[in-house]
Amino acid sequence: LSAEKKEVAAPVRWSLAAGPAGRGLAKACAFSYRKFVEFGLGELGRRAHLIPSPLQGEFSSRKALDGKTEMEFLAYKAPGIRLIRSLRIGGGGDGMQVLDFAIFPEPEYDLPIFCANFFSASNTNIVVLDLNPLHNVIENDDYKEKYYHGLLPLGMKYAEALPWGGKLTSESLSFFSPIVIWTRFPSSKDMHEVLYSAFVDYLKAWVSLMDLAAREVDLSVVVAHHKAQHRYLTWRAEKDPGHQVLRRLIGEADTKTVIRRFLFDGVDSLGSKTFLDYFPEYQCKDGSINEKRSMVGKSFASRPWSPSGKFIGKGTAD
Ligand code: BLA
Repeated sequence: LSAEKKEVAAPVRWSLAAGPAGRGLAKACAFSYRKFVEFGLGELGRRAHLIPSPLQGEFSSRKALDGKTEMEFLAYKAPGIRLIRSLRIGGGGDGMQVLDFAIFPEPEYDLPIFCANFFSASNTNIVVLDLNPLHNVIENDDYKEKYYHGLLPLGMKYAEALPWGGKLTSESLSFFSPIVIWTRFPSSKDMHEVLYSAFVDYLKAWVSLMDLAAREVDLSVVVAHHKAQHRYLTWRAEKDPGHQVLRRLIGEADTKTVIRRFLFDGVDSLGSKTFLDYFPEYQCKDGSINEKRSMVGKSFASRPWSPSGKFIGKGTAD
């Protein structure tokens, strides 16, 4: 990818595209995820030429049903990057702020998926920040070594300030890396600063991997990446914990469209397997998908990765 890098900073077009909704969101509340998005797109724009994705125009006019809560949809493509997309929600007067920022590489590049999912209500914050592995790192040591060995110090840097958030959907663990930040904390200016700093570091780490990535020429490897990304999208499009919040904000039908066409774009085009093909344990007797988020139950009360990146999770659900 480095050959495709721009010598000079690429124009940061997103700030123009953000429009009045973006400005309103910043004014309406003291804390906002705006600067996270600004940094993310600014940093990516300095390293690669960002091209607005048609998804942005399609979704940018979507409004919440309460007429107050603002939703900012931004989407870009870049050489080697299939989709950079950000959904930011806030300004509804109830203190809720959400950021869902992800980067999906082209399947020709063996790169993790950048994943920042932050949900903040008036006094609580639920955070997942990770470079989600394309392949399961609990089972696949080589893959873990290749990407995460060098990143372990970064994971350790935040292990104390942003400690493990407690039991979670067991199945999610297979989509997380040894440096995942999964945490919850009461709102405070200091904690939001720590989170910002972690976001900056993780995004820079992803960009450094992108700079080193070479285009894969072996078709069977590209196909494997394709499948892995489709499986990931299929999981999240069906079981993402944000669905409930979105349903309340924009109703059932729009939620489905936002999830399948914006947040997890590719779920209907990168592959034809269904959720039940990948996760048959969720099949109900009548053939429908079990609505439970987890079949195994919640587990992993403490961080299931040792500082040296060894999986030490017990995985006993209750
Ligand atoms: C909670 N969000 C969670 C939890 C996780 C994640 C692990 C804890 C609950 C659980 O055990 O499942 C995030 N889970 C992920 C991610 C992956 C995964 C990123 O499997 C990736 C593979 N969260 C959002 C957005 C909203 C949101 C956009 O990212 C709202 C629009 C809300 N997340 C949200 C809420 C909770 C939550 C409200 C707590 C409520 C709950 O547990 O259902």
